[in-house]
Amino acid sequence: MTAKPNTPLLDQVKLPADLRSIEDKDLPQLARELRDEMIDAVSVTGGHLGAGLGVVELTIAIHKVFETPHDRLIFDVGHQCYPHKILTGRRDRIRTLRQEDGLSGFTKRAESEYDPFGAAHSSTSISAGLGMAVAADLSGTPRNVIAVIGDGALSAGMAYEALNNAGALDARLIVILNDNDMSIAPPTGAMSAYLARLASGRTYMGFREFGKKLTAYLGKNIDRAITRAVEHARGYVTGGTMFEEMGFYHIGPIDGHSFDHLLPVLRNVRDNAQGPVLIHVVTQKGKGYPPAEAAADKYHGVNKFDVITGAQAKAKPNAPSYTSVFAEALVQEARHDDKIVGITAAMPSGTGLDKLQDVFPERTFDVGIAEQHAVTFAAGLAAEGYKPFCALYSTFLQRGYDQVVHDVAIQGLPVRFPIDRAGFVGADGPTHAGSFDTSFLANLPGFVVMAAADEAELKHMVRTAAAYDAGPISFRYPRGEGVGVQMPERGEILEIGKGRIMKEGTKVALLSFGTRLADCLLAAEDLDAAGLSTTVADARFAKPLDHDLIRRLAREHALLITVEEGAIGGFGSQVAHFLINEGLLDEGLKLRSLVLPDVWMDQAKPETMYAKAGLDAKGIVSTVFKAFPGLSQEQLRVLGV
Ligand SMILES: Cc1ncc(C[n+]2csc(CCOP(=O)(O)OP(=O)(O)O)c2C)c(N)n1
Repeated sequence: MTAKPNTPLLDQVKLPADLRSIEDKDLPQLARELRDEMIDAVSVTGGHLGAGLGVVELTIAIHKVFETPHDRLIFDVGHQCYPHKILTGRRDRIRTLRQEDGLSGFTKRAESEYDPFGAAHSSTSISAGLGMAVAADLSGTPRNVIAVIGDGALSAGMAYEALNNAGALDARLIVILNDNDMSIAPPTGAMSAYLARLASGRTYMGFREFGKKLTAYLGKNIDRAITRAVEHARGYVTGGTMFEEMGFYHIGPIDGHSFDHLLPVLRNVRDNAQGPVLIHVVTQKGKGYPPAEAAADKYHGVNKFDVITGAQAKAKPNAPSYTSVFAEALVQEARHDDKIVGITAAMPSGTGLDKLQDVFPERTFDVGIAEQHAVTFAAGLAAEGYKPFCALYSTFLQRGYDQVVHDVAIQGLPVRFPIDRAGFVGADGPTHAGSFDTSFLANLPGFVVMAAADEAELKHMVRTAAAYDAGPISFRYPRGEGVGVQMPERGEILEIGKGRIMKEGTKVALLSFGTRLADCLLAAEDLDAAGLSTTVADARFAKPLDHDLIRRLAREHALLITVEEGAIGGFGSQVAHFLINEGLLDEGLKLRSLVLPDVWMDQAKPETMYAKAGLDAKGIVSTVFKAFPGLSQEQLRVLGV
């Protein structure tokens, strides 16, 4: 296919097979169109912009050279896959990205055969790719497997476990290191410095020597194009790098925005590589969109924005975000106690630890995408008498679970776990939902597990955690803004294991753990109006449970409902277990437990997701109504059911 003037090439590319018939010389035009399409789409949906802009040429080059989907292309994290989605049959839905019933913001197996492996958490691509490469060998299927991994993702231990294994297995795996010298924030750590050293050319060989080595390895004459690529590239590294020591053939760095560099290298590797190959590609995050290129975060994640100016839509907040309340409270406590330190795993702004960093840079540690290390690093600090706040999103804490159990909990070390993004998170969907932390922490002996019902409670919990030195302690809070309650000057130290009654009633008891409290109070108004006098309590603690409070609620009400933004096995299960063993269910108490549904819920607005899950005020009322089948017509009318 030849580019016709004024005819968009992108319109002719429904699938990668169409792209393969476009001449190499026309690919820069396709790249321009793809970039424009992506910018326009994300300006409508919001989402991850900078990473995708940086891999436009790389994505085109891979689909041009390799036979996807037969050849497997795996994007690490998957947040950079929007250009890939546009080129693989999903252009017509690209403006539904991250919306309810729309395309996922990450790669997803169920969505397309061009997504052979789903992602969203980082640093999994080399392992998955190695599994696929070995499967191809075992089944005798000739196939290329390509894993594209960012320099940020290369800070996680899992990536090294995979490199180590791949080198030993000598599998035919192609790893493309997409080095844009950015994580969400600038990357930290020795590895990023090492990559920068490689890219700066200090250890490069001359291109002639590189040519000789590549020819010897690939066994073919290097054509003129690659020689040109070599000349234009900032250099090639062919010996003694860490990757080579691990058994990879290491090519690069090459310019990831130049088809002259990308195509010949990819073709040579495709045609001749035997064992594992690592191609170091240098790209620029946000490439081709000036507002992104100029932004400190390279527009990693954006709201809807104006394409001309790059200005992002900002919702007018009614209340401060939970993240900012946490961050400010932590800074306040850190001023009072110089043993307090903060740890983030590559999410300084997402967790709010950038605020602690501003005030106490020497007491703030960004360890890179390395949640497992973050937890044990915190344990080490705690063992020496420091008060570490290891601030992670609920979903990423999952990765550090053995460290939580083995390094923190068994040793009873007082690591504080602020757990952000608890419950549904909206557009990022099931991979990012904070569903399981209460379940997997409250079953650990000696752990204190709290959930904030509102932003003032969060402030109390930061203070409580700072003051509590007897063992590990966690507190969870959701994404987004608080409910606008009056804020205390400083948090209070809560009594461990004590909840609070918000409103007294006689027939129904709603026992909330977390920010569903507001919906419980709303539901109680309706229930009261229908003559079902309702008590509302805020448990504050899933561990230790407030046994006195639960006993009282059980004895003085006909129906007890626990409500939480977590999966089955969490707070409600702890309460049920207690009630069963105390014999409190033997006397006719009705017990119901409202949790996140036992399915992977796709992205939508959090309030829509909670409504679907029956966890909003209406869902709570309807649970009560179902528990009392004999309600009068008048009561049903008042309840609106
Ligand atoms: C285990 C895990 N921790 C944290 C994150 C949040 N996160 C998403 S993208 C990203 C940065 C990735 O950097 P890099 O791999 O260099 O890709 P780039 O965005 O620069 O293309 C981070 C920290 C994640 N997805 N997974």
